[in-house]
Amino acid sequence: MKTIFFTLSVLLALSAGTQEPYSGPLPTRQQLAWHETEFYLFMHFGPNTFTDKEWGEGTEPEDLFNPTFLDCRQWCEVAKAAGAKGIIITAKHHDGFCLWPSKFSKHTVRESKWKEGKGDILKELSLACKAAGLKFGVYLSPWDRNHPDYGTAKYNNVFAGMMKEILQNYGPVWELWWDGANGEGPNGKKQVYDWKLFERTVKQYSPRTVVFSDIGPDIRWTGNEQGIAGDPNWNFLDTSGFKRGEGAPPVDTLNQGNYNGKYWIPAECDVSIRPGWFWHAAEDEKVKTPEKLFELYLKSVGRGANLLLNVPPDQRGLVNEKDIAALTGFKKLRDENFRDNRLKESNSFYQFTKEELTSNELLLRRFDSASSGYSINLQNFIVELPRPTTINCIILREAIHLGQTIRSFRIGLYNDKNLVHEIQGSSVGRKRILTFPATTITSLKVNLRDAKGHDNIIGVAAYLINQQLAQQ
Ligand code: FUL
Repeated sequence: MKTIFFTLSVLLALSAGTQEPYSGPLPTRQQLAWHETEFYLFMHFGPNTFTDKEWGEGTEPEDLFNPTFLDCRQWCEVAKAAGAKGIIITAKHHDGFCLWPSKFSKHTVRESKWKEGKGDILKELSLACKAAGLKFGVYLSPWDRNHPDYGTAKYNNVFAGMMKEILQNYGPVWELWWDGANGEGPNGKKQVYDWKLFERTVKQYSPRTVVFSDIGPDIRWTGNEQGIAGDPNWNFLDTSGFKRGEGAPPVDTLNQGNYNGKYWIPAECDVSIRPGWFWHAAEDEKVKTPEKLFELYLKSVGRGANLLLNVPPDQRGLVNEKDIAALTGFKKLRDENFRDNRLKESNSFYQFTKEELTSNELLLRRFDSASSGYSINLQNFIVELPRPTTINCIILREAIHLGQTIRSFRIGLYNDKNLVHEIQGSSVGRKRILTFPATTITSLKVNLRDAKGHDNIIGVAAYLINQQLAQQ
């Protein structure tokens, strides 16, 4: 998205010392980089693609898996064209079938007819991603309905061994996805997972990989599979006493995070472009529209989370034309609607103090650029426009490398000196997209309330987007 954000200069002295210092959690370097990936694709692919199922039993003959035109470069082209920054592939879903020839299983691509058993999807996709400049991520289901050791202590070493294989042979793996679903294995037993071993394995073989699960450690599930983050959405979570799967925190906690949570564990919104996660012929006519995808973008990325959109390859091993059309339309909507930042004409940014905010009058105190530092530390400010301008969307960005300090904000929209619309909200986070009825303004005033430390807005933009999209 070619949004023009303004880096704002402010007087450090005006805000320094007026706020309680921030002592909350901070993101790691890897988490920060993860936040910037914003939108990427999920690909569910495996025996279910050929059996019309969502959850395979694990008893499906390997020969079923035989894509006729598989081409991971096409997947990458589609992802790139959609503006997605990476691909996460289901290396092993609950049916246990491995898309790479794992030495820990006898239920893999090696046992299939595809490429006479010489094929390796993780190899093809990791290389294609590298060539396309996309991040490569791996979904690996701990639940395994095929593996003979499932339900015994031995399986924990099998799962750790699989991770080691993947991290060592196909890396760098950017994100690793641990699904919380945990049912019974082939012998009717449930597994007691050795999560400590799994976490140690990732740390040992790929310390920079960010790990997703219900409760992190790096990224949390947003609590639903509709692609919708909470409002507010805090990047914090308390995990003590909780487990992955059935023992996870309540879904509304996952959705909103914990206001005073101890750890930085931001939300990722996973959702499928179709009703199911795997490709089914009957769902070719049920692909989400570009408008629906735009709405999900507003409700995920626009609430400071990341969007993981599932686009499942079909039986050919290609992304289907229907999905491509929807993705192309979605990209076009983002490009067209976020092209023209209406604030770019302004060269009048004003900053004001807390005391000056007691009156509801529009303050027009010119910012003293001569004595300002070039800083990202901004508390309250006014943007003045050279002429009346109609907008229905404002984007704010918070400097999350310094934490999530903004707890509530208010934006006043003014035409001449009259307050014509007011927006209130609480969390901002990496990106906050606010939509409202089209309003003609000559200035806007952002007032951060109840913020710890320095308030750290690093970007502001305003747009006039398609009216229907703004109303979603
Ligand atoms: C769930 C799984 O059971 C679904 O099949 C899918 O993989 C989804 C992303 O996660 O827990």
